[in-house]
Parts: sequence; C-alpha cells; structure tokens
Amino acid sequence: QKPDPDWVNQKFSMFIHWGLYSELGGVWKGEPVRTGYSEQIQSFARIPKAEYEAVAKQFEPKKWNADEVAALAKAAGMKSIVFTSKHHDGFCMYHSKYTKYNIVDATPFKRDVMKELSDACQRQGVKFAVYYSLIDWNFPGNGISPHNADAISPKHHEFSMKQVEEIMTNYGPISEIWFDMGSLTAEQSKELYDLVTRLQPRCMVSGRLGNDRGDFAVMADNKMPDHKIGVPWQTAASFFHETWSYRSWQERGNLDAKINEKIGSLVKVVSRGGNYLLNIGPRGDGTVVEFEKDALLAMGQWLKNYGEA
Ligand code: FUL
Repeated sequence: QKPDPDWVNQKFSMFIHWGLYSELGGVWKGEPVRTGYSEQIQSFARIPKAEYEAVAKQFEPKKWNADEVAALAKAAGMKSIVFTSKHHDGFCMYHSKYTKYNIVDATPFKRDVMKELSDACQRQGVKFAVYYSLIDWNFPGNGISPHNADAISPKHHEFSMKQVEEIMTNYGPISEIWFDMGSLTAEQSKELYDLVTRLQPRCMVSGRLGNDRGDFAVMADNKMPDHKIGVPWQTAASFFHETWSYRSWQERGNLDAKINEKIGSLVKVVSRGGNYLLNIGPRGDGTVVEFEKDALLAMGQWLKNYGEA
C-alpha cells in the first residue's frame, strides 16, 4: 500500500500552524518576542507553565471556519492539509481523552476544530493529515527547551502512542502524519510506525519520526534538494522564514514578489519530484491572514493557467 501513489502525486499541500500560541501572535506581556519561531514562544520568552496555560481561558476563535480553510486549499490547487494536532507546547487542537489540555476541555470555545477540519476536507475532496509533535512541554516532568534532544521517557512514549491511536481512529482517513522532533529509541520509532500503519495502512509517515522509520523524507525547514532523489520527499515551507505560526508584528512586504518567490519554489520542488507543503498561520480568532490568502489564491490561478491537473 505504501508509498501511497496519491501522496506521491499530490505535489502541492497546505501546512497549518495553529494553536494556543496563535492567540499570543508573537507577543508576550506587550512586547514582540523576536527570537525563535512564534509557535515556540513559550520556550523563547520563557513563559512559566501556569501563565502559558492560562492563555487557554481566553482562546476563543469565534471566526474559525473549517470549510473556508479547506476551500482555500482547494482553490490554491493544494491536494491535502497538514494540521497541527499538537505542537511542542503540548496543547491539543483536538479533543484528547488523555489530557484536559485541549481545545474542548480547556477553552471557552469547546469545539473540536480538528474534527471540523477533517470533515470539511472530506466535503471539499481535500486529503486531511496531521502534524504531531513528539516534544511535549506540558507532559509532567518535561522541560521547555526548544531543541529538546532529551530522550522520550517510557511514560511519555506511552502517552504519544495513546494520542496517536485516538487521532488515527477518530478523524477519518489521514493521508500523512508529520511526526516532529523527538529523540526516540529505535524501538519507540518502530512502535509508532507500526501503530499508524496498522490503523491506517496508507497513511504516510514523516521521516522526522527518526531511526529511518519514515515513508517520506522531510527536508530541513524551507530547504530542497537540487535534483531528483528517488524517494518520496517533501519540503515544508513558510511564508516568512522566521515563524510558522501567526505573528502580529510580521513585516510582510510586497505581495507580488512573494507570489513569484513561492511559485518559483513550487516549480522547483515539483520538477524534482517532491511535495511542496506551504504553511499558513491563522490568527488566534481563527481568521486566515489576508496576505497569505491572497498569495494562495494567486498561486491557484497560476496553476489553472499554466499547471497540469
Ligand atoms: C520544526 C518545528 O520545531 C517548528 O516549530 C515547525 O513546526 C517546523 C515545521 O518544524 O521542526
């Protein structure tokens, strides 16, 4: 079943970094936090756990509309969406049974936005996929280091296994799981790989699971090889290299220049046989940043004019 030919041929996909950090928008206590990616603001601004967790009480993305997001991906010519089910902060953007630190149980919003998105994707004919961080700063006993090279404890691994099982069971067909950044033992990587493959045999697993267990290679952030490499691969790209999640004070610059840059990258990646996974970072209220939306729509138009189906 693997590699899934649909995955290998998809060419262009949407990444979404959206979580509790989006509510902060790269600002802590009124000051822009200029070091590090904004989705990791908890670590870069050294925000104490209790203070970061308290942000959940005001996280109420009333303008979130999963259908609009799925329709945007479709209009851009993207074939799938990879959504941050959980980033390094450990906050779950889906209703997890195994921690209350999730969008349904810990916020006034109380809606499972990941379920809404997976349903919307099915309606629009866009494949649904998830990002899942193996780093979890909220897991009891873990620190908040951004480059967590620590081993994953047996308890933490057990927790990841349970969460991956619920994600693979409750959200319909999942075309890919983008494991990120854990230092796992060979046995832990194998267990996660086997679990995913048992529950969803076609689900493509990212190489960042480690220990050579992935179904596709992920380049370093925003990087690509300069030739065909003979295995399924992907470039994850952000609009502004400094962050993946929303940053309220981001200088966005010229839209046309950005569209040209991104079309150029897409063409290079696709001609070398890869999948271009271009990221958006919605705001804490659930809206998509207009600059990103306009760029994606222009790319979709370009593909209609010059691309293959
Ligand atoms: C990295 C993460 O540490 C970043 O925050 C981001 O999610 C990027 C796509 O992957 O490894």
